[in-house]
Amino acid sequence: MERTLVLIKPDGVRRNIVGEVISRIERKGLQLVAMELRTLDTETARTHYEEHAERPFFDSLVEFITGGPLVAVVVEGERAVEAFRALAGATDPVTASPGTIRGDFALEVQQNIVHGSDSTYSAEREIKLFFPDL
Ligand code: DAT
Ligand code: MG
Repeated sequence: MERTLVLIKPDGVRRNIVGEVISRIERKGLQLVAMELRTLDTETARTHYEEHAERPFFDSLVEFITGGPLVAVVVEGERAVEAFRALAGATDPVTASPGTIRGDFALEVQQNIVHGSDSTYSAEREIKLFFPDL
C-alpha cells in the first residue's frame, strides 16, 4: 500500500477548511495514518521545500508555510500519491479544475491550501521529515 504526505497549509487552517479537506480524502477511500497540527520552524520548512531553494519565490514560500499552524497528514491507499494530487488539482488554483481542492477554494498560487508529495520517493523523504517515528 502506498503512502503520501499531505499538508493542509496555514491558509487552509486559517480559513477553517481542515474538515472539508480531510472529508474529501476520506470520501475518496484513502486512509488516515497520522495527523498533527503544528507550526513549522524555518529549518524544517526549508528542508521540506529544498527542491525549490533556487526559485525566486522560495523565501516567500518558507515565510508563508511557517506563518501559522498547518495540519500534516500521512495518507495511505492505492496509488495514494497520484490519488491525492488529483484531489488537490493543479498548482495554480486559477487553472485548477473546479471540483478539486485548489479549484474550489483558492485563487493565488502561494495560498493553494494543500501540499501533496509528487512521487513515492518524495513521499518517503517528506514523511520521514514530519513523522520520523512512523
Ligand atoms: P505543487 O505544490 O503543486 O507540488 P510545486 O512543488 O511546483 O507545486 O511548488 C510548491 C509550492 O510553491 C506551490 O504549492 C506554491 C508555491 N509556488 C509554486 N510556483 C509558484 C510561483 N510561481 N510563485 C509563487 N509561489 C509558487
Ligand atoms: Mg511540489
